[in-house]
Amino acid sequence: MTMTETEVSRPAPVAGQDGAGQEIVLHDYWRSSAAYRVRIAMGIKGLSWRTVPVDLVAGEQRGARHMALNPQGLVPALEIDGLVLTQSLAMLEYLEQTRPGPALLPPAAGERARVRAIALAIACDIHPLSNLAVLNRVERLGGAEARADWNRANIGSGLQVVERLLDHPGFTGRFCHGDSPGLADCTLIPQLYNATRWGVDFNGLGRISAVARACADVPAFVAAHPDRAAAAAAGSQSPDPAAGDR
Ligand SMILES: N[C@@H](CCC(=O)N[C@@H](CS)C(=O)NCC(=O)O)C(=O)O
Repeated sequence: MTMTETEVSRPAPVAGQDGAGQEIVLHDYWRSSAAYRVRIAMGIKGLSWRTVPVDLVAGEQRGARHMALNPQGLVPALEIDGLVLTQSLAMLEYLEQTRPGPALLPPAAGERARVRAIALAIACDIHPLSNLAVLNRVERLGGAEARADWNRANIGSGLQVVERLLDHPGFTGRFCHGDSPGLADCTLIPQLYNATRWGVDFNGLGRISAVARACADVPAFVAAHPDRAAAAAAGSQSPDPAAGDR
């Protein structure tokens, strides 16, 4: 059965680490763009969490401990409210439905559909072609240069499409949708981190670049950056959004 938004009850905020009285645990890898989405969203919602690092390079995602949480052998996994959630966008939707605070989705159904479409264009149509298994396979078939070419081409062409999706003066504001950051921005910024890493050409990505500049001024985005996450993972604490304030 599909849960509708109205069927989900909001836990009453009481004193506690996340405002609802229970510890939140993010099974995270600092460079994972899917986990980065969740770090941003939890920062926007003003939540605190404990980080359990999962070293993807060492293959810990396929170890018994992590597979028990996420049978897909991927990060992130999120322990929250006695649940174990997988799939980053499902986590963002869960946070939106259960946690007060700045909204990740606009109120109107049509606008929500637009925001989700932008997020899904990234999370379903760009990101999976750059996951570790795919990249390793490409490298085995064509060598290290093929791996880099593949990634640049996939992310570059995908972002050109997102740029067109953002071509809506009525809806795109300082952020992907309107003037406050939401689910689409949580998905876009991690993808841009990867794009930069792989040397994607940002020519023709003016709207995306403007959104990236706006996000760079938002503490939750700054605190969730992989460099911060790597440092936070060393101490197993969530990054401090206030520390990212510029
Ligand atoms: N659709 C999933 C994607 C998760 C995913 O691909 N995670 C990557 C890191 S960004 C991963 O764990 N890769 C490890 C591997 O491929 O072995 C989500 O949004 O949570």
